[in-house]
Amino acid sequence: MKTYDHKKIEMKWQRIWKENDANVVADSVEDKENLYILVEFVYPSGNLHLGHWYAFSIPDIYSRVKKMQGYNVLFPFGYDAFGLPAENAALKHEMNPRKWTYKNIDKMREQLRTMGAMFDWSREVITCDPAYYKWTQWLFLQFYKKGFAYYGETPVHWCPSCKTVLANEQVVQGKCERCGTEVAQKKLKQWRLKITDYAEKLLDGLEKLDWPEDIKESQRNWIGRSVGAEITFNIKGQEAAITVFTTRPDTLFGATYMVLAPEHQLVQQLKDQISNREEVQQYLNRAQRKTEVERQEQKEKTGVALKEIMAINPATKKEIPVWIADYVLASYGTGAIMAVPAHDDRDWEFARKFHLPIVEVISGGDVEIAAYTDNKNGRLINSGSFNGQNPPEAIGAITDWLEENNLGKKSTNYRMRDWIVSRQRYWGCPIPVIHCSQCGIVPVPEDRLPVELPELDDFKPRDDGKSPLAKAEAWVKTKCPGCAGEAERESDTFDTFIDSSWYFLRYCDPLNDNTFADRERLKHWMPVDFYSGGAEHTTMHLLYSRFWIKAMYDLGLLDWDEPYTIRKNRGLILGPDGQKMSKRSGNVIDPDEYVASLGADTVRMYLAFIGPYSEVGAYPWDMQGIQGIRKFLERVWNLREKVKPDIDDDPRVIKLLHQTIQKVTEDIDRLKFNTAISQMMILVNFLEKQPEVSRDTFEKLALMISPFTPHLAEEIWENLGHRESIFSEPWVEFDAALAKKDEVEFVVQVNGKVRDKMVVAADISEADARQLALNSEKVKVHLAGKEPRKVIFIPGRLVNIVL
Ligand code: ANZ
Ligand code: ZN
Repeated sequence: MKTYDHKKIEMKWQRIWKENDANVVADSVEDKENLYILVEFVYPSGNLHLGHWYAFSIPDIYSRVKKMQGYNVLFPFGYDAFGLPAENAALKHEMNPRKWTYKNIDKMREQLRTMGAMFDWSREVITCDPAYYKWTQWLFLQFYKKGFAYYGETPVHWCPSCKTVLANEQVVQGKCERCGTEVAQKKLKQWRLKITDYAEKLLDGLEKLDWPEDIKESQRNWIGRSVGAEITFNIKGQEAAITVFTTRPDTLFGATYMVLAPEHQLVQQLKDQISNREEVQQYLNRAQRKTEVERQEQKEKTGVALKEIMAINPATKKEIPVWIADYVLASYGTGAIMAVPAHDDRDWEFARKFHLPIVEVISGGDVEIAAYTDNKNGRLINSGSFNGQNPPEAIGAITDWLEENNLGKKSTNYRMRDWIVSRQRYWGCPIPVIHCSQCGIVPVPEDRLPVELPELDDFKPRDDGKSPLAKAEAWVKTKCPGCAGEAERESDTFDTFIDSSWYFLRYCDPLNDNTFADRERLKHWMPVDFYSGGAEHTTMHLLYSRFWIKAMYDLGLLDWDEPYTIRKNRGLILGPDGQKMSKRSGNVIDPDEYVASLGADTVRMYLAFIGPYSEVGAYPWDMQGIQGIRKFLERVWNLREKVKPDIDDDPRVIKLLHQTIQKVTEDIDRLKFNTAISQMMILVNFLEKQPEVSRDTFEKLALMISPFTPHLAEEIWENLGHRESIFSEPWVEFDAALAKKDEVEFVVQVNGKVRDKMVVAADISEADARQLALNSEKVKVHLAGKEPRKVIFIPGRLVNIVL
């Protein structure tokens, strides 16, 4: 008996696939429907870890099944190659980032080959390749010409030690998350994309997508649409007025003071009228050091009155004081609020602390104890002619009244901000514009793209908010394409989220030098049918790329405006100790080790077995589990010994076989690879008990395992005398009549007395039987609403509910 020599088998088939271009995909094949299955491309860290195996080998199973089911499947791969990690690693190893990146790509490509995935390597995409980023730049310029991209000063958080702009999320208690240095506020000129113009389209588009509800919900929250009104409050004795955004115009009569964000321009404009200027200035200085997140989360409210400034409530005509406080953000709404302490928590706390009046305008709460924030129930009081209405009615009525009197208007606000895309980093795609003192911003002419990233000896980040590229004088200095005068290149580079916003288009036509991708080819493949990725991606990449595609659609460059029809996020593989894998915990599983000792097929199948891929779970690596899979594959391998060409299988074998095919087929479609494998194990157990197994049955088993264990399946197939690859075979079909489960009459008792009978599958599970029994009308009568004390289950026979 030949033992299962995984090394030999896997090397052999990887070689054959490569030699035969087995996985090269044509853009269209007669009589075949195209299917585009996408996995998130990889950041080239230089080492393929277990998470990558989980991310790529399981979608490969799905892709292989779909291919066998008759689809022309595109399953490509590439590298998200620009970015800070490469730059940092290169700094650390004193190596050029380009060299470092390409060295890693070469290594990972080799590791990936051992996975046996059906990636079409001829379509590989690398974002730091000038042939790719030429089109990143070209697309950006189209956006710019259409007004989707703009340049201007914007406040940013700056870490003086890391010498870079930080995102809001990277600032913790005023300090840099990475190095703990106190963060400074800077104003820098930055490139931004107008993603906020797409807020409505991005929301509407979600409705037609077959995506998990939780991802859609996080996108909705991120976009943060709020419907309400803008209301204008005059300032006593001044030309200036304060406009606020509110979601609760119904509470207007209860607005007893106003608050401006410290950065609000009126604070400077009214300076001369304010009598406590010193105090105000000190407050402004303090507020500056806090981040938006901190300002929103802080428990203790702070603020300062702008003494001498009074606003007039347009509903009550009463004079109300104007304050500044950092719980009001400059970047949201109008940067000013009408404060309604009786019905808003933050205003309530603030009013309590500073002894400001609290006027109840909606009945139903007790404003001595807390703000009453319910916006559906209660009735308006202290609100003139609006008294007696409920809040939804009053929102409409008061907004109408404001509009009629020119005091305000309906308004919608979004939490999402425009996307800042400039980075002061070396290792990124150069932004293809030129700054000319005569002509202003001038796009680099398209026939001079790409603007190549120059080689630099010193690519360290700098203190002055400029990119290291700014030092490359020979590169920076250029002629203005407009007036031919002296001009300078933009020296910032793009956020890498730009690179990843369109990579899936390039897979459709990776070598095209005339356009980002040929329109016909895009038609063959796009939109992506199925996109599998990490659970950490719900907004950023998935939102940016949706925006990017919608913008391209509006430019007339694409024929559809959503990139991915189905999106699924996968779970996480934990260390054997049930903890997140990390070098520090010493619980990292190295896939290469297991590929060497047990084989890629075993690793693939084990990962498919570890938990349902349809859910975002966390599954600990189990040493025995993977040994069990290896044993299983050996048993499949050894089954060959029992195969006889011309025998008839026992009818029980035939039945189980068809049931297995059905379950495996259906489970794979639902991404429940784990239960598909369990079912195959049941079949193999049963086959082992037979004295002989027909060739037909064994072939069907080989076909079923082939997407999970492609090398082993090819070897078995060849041993059976086939000359073509097993993957050129159609997927196994089942006979529904044969697969039909045996049925039995099932008895439901209550306290030992028969109350109902039903026909169910013989192997009905306890949970299903219990559910059916409790839902039976005949049974419910006898339960009389009581909770069962106990439910006894006898498989295939009865359920007895004991009260
Ligand atoms: C009066 C009012 C009364 C409010 C009430 C709420 C309850 P969302 O849903 O998040 O959009 N607001 C407006 N601009 C703000 C800013 N720049 N900084 C901090 N808070 C701001 O919230 C809208 C509400 O948040 C607005 O409605 C405003 O307070 C506040 F019983 O106005 B409201
Ligand atoms: Zn010029």
